This record gives sequence, structure tokens and C-alpha cells, in this order.
Amino acid sequence: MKLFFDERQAEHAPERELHNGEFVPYAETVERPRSIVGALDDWQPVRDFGMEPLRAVHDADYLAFLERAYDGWVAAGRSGDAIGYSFPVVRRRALKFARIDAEIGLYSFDASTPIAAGTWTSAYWSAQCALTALERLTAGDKHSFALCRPPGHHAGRDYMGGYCYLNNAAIAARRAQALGLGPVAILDIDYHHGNGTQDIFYDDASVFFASIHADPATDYPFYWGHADERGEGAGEEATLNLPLPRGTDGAAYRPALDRALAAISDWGAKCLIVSFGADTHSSDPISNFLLERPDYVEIAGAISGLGLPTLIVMEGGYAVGDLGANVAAFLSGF
Ligand code: Q9C
Ligand code: ZN
Repeated sequence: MKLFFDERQAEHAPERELHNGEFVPYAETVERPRSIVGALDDWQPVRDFGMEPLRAVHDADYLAFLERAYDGWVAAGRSGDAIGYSFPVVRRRALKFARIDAEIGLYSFDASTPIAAGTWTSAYWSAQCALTALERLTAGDKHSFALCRPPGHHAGRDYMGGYCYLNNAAIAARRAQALGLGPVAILDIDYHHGNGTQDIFYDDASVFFASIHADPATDYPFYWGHADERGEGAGEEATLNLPLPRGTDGAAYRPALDRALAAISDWGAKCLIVSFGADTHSSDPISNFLLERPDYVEIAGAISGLGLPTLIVMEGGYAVGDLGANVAAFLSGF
């Protein structure tokens, strides 16, 4: 399987995030991709597909904001990471604002997603990484891995959140459709619900979204990922949420996985994108599942049993000491 990563994805380095009432060191560190790169050999270069595939998912005003946000922060005389403090929970509209603070709040749903000097560059190349890896599937490869960082599944059409700025999996899914690889299914197996991906395709019958994650009744992102969210309009029944309780281990995870895989197969997917988070591991510092390294081999084996051309996109995973080996174990299962 070909592996993709670009060094510019390492430029993003926020210092801190707001977590449980205090500022703590940012968990989505550059040590994460370093750990994964170190655990696997033979990385391939990332190509530049430009802005068009990003525009197929994200609003133009949001993309323009992301690109200039840090400069706007500096121009306002601020130091450190750009971070919002006021968020519109009702009647959010893309008004034109003179204050960077108003813009940041408009385009985010939490305070764990600061913008630093290298954020746009890294987010841009993270998306290009997914697009480059996807290209392998058109060349006939069965599996391909994009070490996307920053991750993407919490980002929506016009908002960031949960360490995510551009939705790499969604960008790859739209591109897969354009390349004739569809119908496309996205299987999200990060610890956290992929609310951004769900939202982007919620009323869309052409992309199936299945997610296995910690019950949002107890875990971030709280407001989305409940079992009764099944899509709407034309997209009704094209969203499947399988929340699991804290403490879920490999044995308890497997029935949910089998359900998701059966649904993807029944729906008639011809191409699969896996949003893979290793934050389901027992050692993860911000999560509460109990998967172990051998579970990742088994989960990947079950996914590859679908027999679909599969793009694996990296999402979360914060136990830096175990991360590379866990990702290598997962990829070995394909
Ligand atoms: N008290 C990904 O795994 N902070 N994002 C949670 C919990 C945000 C995780 C705070 C976690 C986002 C891609
Ligand atoms: Zn996560």
C-alpha cells in the first residue's frame, strides 16, 4: 500500500487549546505525524491539485477566511494563536465583519481549534495528501493511505472544530465521485463522531456515511452523532450512527463494525473512504475506549473483506508513543 505525507503538514503548531475549563497544551501535535512516519517506510510525495477540489466541499468565504485569518490576527495586534470567544448559536449568517474575533467565532463551533502561523499551509497540504492518495485508486491500487494532519472530520462546509479545518475525507469523496469511482461510502472509526462529514452529506443520497464512536451523550462533540440521526431529505437513511459507551473494548466494538460494514455493502458502495482515528486505543490520553493493537489488525481485515477500493485517511489519535505502531498495525490488516 502506498503511503502519503507532505512535510508542510508539520508547519501547523498551535500552543494551546481550551479544555475542560483551562488552557492546556495542544493535543494535536507535530509529534503525531512524526510517530507515524517513523513507524513505516517508503513515503510518497504529495501532488498539488489546487483549490478546486476544496471548493467542491467548502464555501468560498470560509476558505478565504482560513487563508488570511492568522494575518488578520497579527494585524489586530495579537500574539499567540488566533482563537475565538463568541460563537453564534442562532441564525448564523456569513456577514462581513471588521473584527477578526467576530470572524473566528462565525466559522468555528469550539475553542479547541486555534489558528497559528502555519495552519493554512498545513491544512491545505493535508487535503492535497488525501487527494494524492485517492489518485492511486484510479490507478488500480486496492488500498491507499493518506497521513492527513491536521485531521478533517469535524470540519463542515463553513466551519472548523475539533482540531479540523478542511474536511479531507469529504474532499476525497467528492473527488472520487468526479473521477467516476462512486457510489462512495465513508466509514468513520475515529473515537469522536465525524460531525463535519455527516453534516456535509446529511441531505445527500450519493454518499453513505457510517460512524462508530463514543456516545455523544458523554463525549465530544456532544451535539451530533446520536443514533437517531439518519440523514434528511434525499439523504434519509444514508447516514448511520453507532454510538458506543465509554469502556468499549475490541470484542464489544466488533458487532458495531459488522453492522456498519453490512450497511455499506447493502447500500451498494463501489468505493470506500475510511476516516481512521487511533484515539480508540486504550492508552489515548483524551479518549475512553479500550482497543488494543491487535484489534486494529482485525478491524482492518474486516474492512478489507468488503473488497472495495479503499482510501484510508488519518483523523485522530493522541497517544504519541503508541501511535505509529498502532497505525502500522491497522494498515497491516489490509
Ligand atoms: N474534554 C479528533 O480526534 N477536545 N478530534 C475535546 C474533551 C476536542 C478530537 C475536549 C477533541 C477533538 C480529530
Ligand atoms: Zn477523534
